[in-house]
Amino acid sequence: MQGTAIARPNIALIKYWGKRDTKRNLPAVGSISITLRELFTRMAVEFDASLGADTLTVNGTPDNAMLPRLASCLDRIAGPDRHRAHIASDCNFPIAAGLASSASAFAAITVAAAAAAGKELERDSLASLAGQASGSAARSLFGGFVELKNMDDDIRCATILDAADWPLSVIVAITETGPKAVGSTEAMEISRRTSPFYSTWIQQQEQDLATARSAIAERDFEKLAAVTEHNCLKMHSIMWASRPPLVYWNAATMRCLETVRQLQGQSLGVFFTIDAGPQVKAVCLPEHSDAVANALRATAGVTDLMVTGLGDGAKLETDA
Ligand code: 2P0
Repeated sequence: MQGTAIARPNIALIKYWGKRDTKRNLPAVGSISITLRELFTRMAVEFDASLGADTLTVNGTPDNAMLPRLASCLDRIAGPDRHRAHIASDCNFPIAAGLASSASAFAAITVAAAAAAGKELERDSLASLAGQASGSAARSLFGGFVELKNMDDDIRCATILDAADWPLSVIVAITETGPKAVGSTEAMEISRRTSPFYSTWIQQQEQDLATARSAIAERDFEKLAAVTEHNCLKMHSIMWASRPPLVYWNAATMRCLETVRQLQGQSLGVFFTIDAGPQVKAVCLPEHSDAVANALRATAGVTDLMVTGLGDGAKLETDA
């Protein structure tokens, strides 16, 4: 009746922004991501017949903020008549600040809860369940370079290139650690309803996915850099043009982009991407990792840095 799983966050290169079905949480577009190695969420789930209500601790402290979404996830996996559960979440990076903490959290709880409920599910089914809780979580079931495809009535994720086959580095420049003002779920709906650029985004996504897919297959860094930066800036343009506008950047976010541009001017292999938060993720060739980290660390407003390679998909702790 208990299971513990570990999952890593992922960073989308070709982004998910918008839903085609809010009830089943189906994304409006496919996406391509990289799973990170050094950042993780560990979730322990224990069903307990004597409990009257679910409980949650986050890094050892009782915290009910995420409990309703986590409880719905347990209902989908173990059924609504399930025993209540003790859930313990441990995470080694800031939560809800645009670092994909929901991706690793919902991937980990899905794997842990399936084990605790005694269900042996295929990875595809686990990804589908995780995706119903949080769209980006489906991708964290897989390692390396991951593509999420929209199917008729579901999603399908797969690793398209193993981490070891193209070992890139990711430098995360932290500029602010507070939770975001508007959560992604709500923000996506605001964009879908109000942004004049939303329909163009949907139309162009297949082309961006195809370009990124071929760049990854060819390990063509320049091609992947160009399509990733463009796709990111398109997503933020949709947000900026929404009503009310959704601006996740701060002044340091912009300064980090300037730093990346300067490094590119010195012929370093690096590109940026930014999610629904003010942090900047710089993806770079491993031999340029130190230079990129030093330049971002010296950028005004950067409060912390995380340096990581690419890692594995979610795992039961006993399999680790
Ligand atoms: C992504 N983001 O592809 C995009 C880019 C943020 C910006 O997926 O509503 O927490 O739970 O399905 O997965 C963040 O959104 O949203 C996200 P829900 P999720 O990584």
